[in-house]
Amino acid sequence: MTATLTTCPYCGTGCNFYLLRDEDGRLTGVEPAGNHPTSRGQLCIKGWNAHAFVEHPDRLTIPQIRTKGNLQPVDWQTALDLIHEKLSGIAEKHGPDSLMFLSSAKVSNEENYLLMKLARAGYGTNNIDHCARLCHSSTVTGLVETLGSGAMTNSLSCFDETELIFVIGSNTTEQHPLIGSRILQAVWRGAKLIVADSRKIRLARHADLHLRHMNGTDVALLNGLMRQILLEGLENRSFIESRTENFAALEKSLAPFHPEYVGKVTGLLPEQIVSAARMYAEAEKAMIVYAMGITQHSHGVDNVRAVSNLALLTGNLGRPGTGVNPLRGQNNVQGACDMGALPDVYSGYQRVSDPAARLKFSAAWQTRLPEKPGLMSTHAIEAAAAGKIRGMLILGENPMLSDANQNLVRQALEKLEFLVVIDIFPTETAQLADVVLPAACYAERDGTFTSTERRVQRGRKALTPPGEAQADWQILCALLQRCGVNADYVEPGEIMAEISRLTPSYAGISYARLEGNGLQWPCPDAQHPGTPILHREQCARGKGRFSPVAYRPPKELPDASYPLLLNTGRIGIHWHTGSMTRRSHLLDREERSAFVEINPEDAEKLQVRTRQQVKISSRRGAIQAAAKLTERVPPGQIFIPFHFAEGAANALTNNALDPESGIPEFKVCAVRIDPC
Ligand SMILES: Nc1nc2c(c(=O)[nH]1)N[C@H]1C(S)=C(S)[C@@H](COP(=O)(O)OP(=O)(O)OC[C@H]3O[C@@H](n4cnc5c(=O)[nH]c(N)nc54)[C@H](O)[C@@H]3O)O[C@H]1N2
Ligand SMILES: Nc1nc2c(c(=O)[nH]1)N[C@H]1C(S)=C(S)[C@@H](COP(=O)(O)OP(=O)(O)OC[C@H]3O[C@@H](n4cnc5c(=O)[nH]c(N)nc54)[C@H](O)[C@@H]3O)O[C@H]1N2
Ligand code: SF4
Ligand SMILES: [Mo]
Repeated sequence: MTATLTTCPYCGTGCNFYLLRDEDGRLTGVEPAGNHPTSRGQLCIKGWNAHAFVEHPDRLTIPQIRTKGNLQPVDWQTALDLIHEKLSGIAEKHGPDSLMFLSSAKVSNEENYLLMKLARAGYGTNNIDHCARLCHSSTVTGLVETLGSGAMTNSLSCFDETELIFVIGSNTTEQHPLIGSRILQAVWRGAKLIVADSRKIRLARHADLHLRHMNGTDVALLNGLMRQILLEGLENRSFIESRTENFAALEKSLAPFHPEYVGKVTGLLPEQIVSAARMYAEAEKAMIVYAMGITQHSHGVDNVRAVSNLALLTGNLGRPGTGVNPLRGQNNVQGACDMGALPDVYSGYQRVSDPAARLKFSAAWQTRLPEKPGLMSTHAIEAAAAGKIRGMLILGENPMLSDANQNLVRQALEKLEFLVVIDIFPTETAQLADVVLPAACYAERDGTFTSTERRVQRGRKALTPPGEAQADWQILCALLQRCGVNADYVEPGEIMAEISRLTPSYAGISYARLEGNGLQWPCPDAQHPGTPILHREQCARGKGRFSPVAYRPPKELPDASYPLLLNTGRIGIHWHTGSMTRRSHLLDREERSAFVEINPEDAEKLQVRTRQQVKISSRRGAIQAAAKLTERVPPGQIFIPFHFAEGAANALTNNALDPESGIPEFKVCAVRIDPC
């Protein structure tokens, strides 16, 4: 038996485990790392099954090119030459900005860095983005504005000493299970818990207060809490005076949000708003935890601003047990952002529009770099549908199932002159590609991943990739070389050395220093121990900025033709587009096919029984799924997880975007249900 320590490939919690192999070199299972600060000897069900998809027979093993309508196997040289010929041909003919690159929160920091280098230095465009656009782009925009950094302010260990946890729009026990269990341990220790979520999620059962407000009304709720806090004099005056700016504007903006009005907008009782305000503000140390319930709205950035305002108002920042804690979703979505797989920044959030940053990267990469920020992924889909994006390279994403409004996405991808997909499985997106390249998965290559608490950790190679599959970093190096950009790295540690030279927050990070339990950025030099808590003496931007927001309803609400509100998201057992968990037999066995949660009251009106197939339609499409009758959803709302291709939630969702962050409104649209 051999055991290789590595980082879990699923969520941003960042647990570590050992991959176990028998004498024949076959993967047999995983074992949690006992002395790791997050795993502490435990894993969730996905972690325990993280070995299961690795040797699945569906793994892509050979490059393929579309000839006469079908994907046919070819050798690497032919596939890579064709990719370079087509992408550079499109760039020459229509300009570099007719290309789009989608990076991945499933691949390492080094690979994200190389893809942004390929887009910028190789093909001359800033058109690069990744799934953070669909996820925490609202956080990055909102928190950079108010605090100066878009990352989780505190660490997971802070749950052990906080007095109150306010969970708003995060189904933590299912989506970040080891953080969820840490929250429950805090509750058993005596910490108070407020949950704000229209669904009766598991945490709600343990909450001192469960606010079941209407989806999309968080600005009203949060403004209502702040108005009440000020009314009762529960704000932190000295913090406001010494560490913040723009308070007067905030105070003025809160005037309309008295509890009766907020009650009307949110569906809550005025007393609930009053008690939540008191509970949160009276705690000496309170943590706000949020995720997609806050960010995935056409007013996602406003939601984030309101969350940040609440923490600033009560001085819950810069100390242990406090903070604004966006839980990052994918295992390396924090890292993909840090590495600049975004249209407007290089690694370390250095702006492409800043001449000094551009000069620095130009000198390091020995090439001219474009200065105009690139397209967001959601805008790129619209641009492809309009024929303005003509070539696309997608590394480790499956937008056919994960982007809003599937019909639009299909139309956009089909219209492309040339589409490359690099993945480990033949996904719904790969099926539309002109070239498909087989990648090594997490267990088959070295690299680093950055967890939600900004902890940079090692992933380690435990076995060789299947067939001819290659590590993403090797594939990207081969493409960089074809572009004439220097990429002669022998191993990923050398890529990290380049990253740390060019990225101040990663400057003190090297593979040698990551042995042990990794390092939390900012880590500015080789002696620095890492930073568990941000904004201690002052905020990253100097003063914390209050950013007043007005309430705006979601773009599409239920009406006579589409009378139900559709909420979408995930379940504990499955991962996103299902490419990995539906190929893990124990996970697949638990939940095999598409379903829709319907409140029994609505089911009765619709005359729908449990497990019956129903048709769900919106203005954008229709799907079928099995009815699951449950009081988890309130009357008037249904919930569909987006894991199942055969009942794809995103055939229904609304691609209305937040004007600032470009995130789609995944959490609210109008639908109807008809029996099949
Ligand atoms: N098992 C599993 N775990 C995962 C993932 C997975 O696919 N499967 N994905 C990972 C990723 S990338 C991410 S981003 C995270 C997401 O983690 P979460 O954000 O926790 O997951 P979601 O199910 O998208 O939504 C969370 C909750 O938001 C609530 N909600 C919806 N609308 C609103 C609203 O307007 N206001 C409020 N306050 N709440 C609302 C929903 O009812 C839902 O319970 O999970 C990560 N972990
Ligand atoms: N309706 C609705 N839609 C949503 C959301 C929602 O709440 N509701 N949430 C959104 C959010 S928060 C997110 S993060 C996105 C996620 O959207 P995606 O990132 O598109 O979803 P995944 O299924 O995680 O896709 C990852 C892909 O990478 C592949 N892969 C895994 N490991 C590797 C590797 O090592 N190398 C390569 N090259 N490929 C690899 C997998 O097979 C898979 O195809 O979905 C968004 N879509
Ligand atoms: S909580 Fe997240 S990181 Fe930990 S084992 Fe589960 S999926 Fe993996
Ligand atoms: Mo996400």
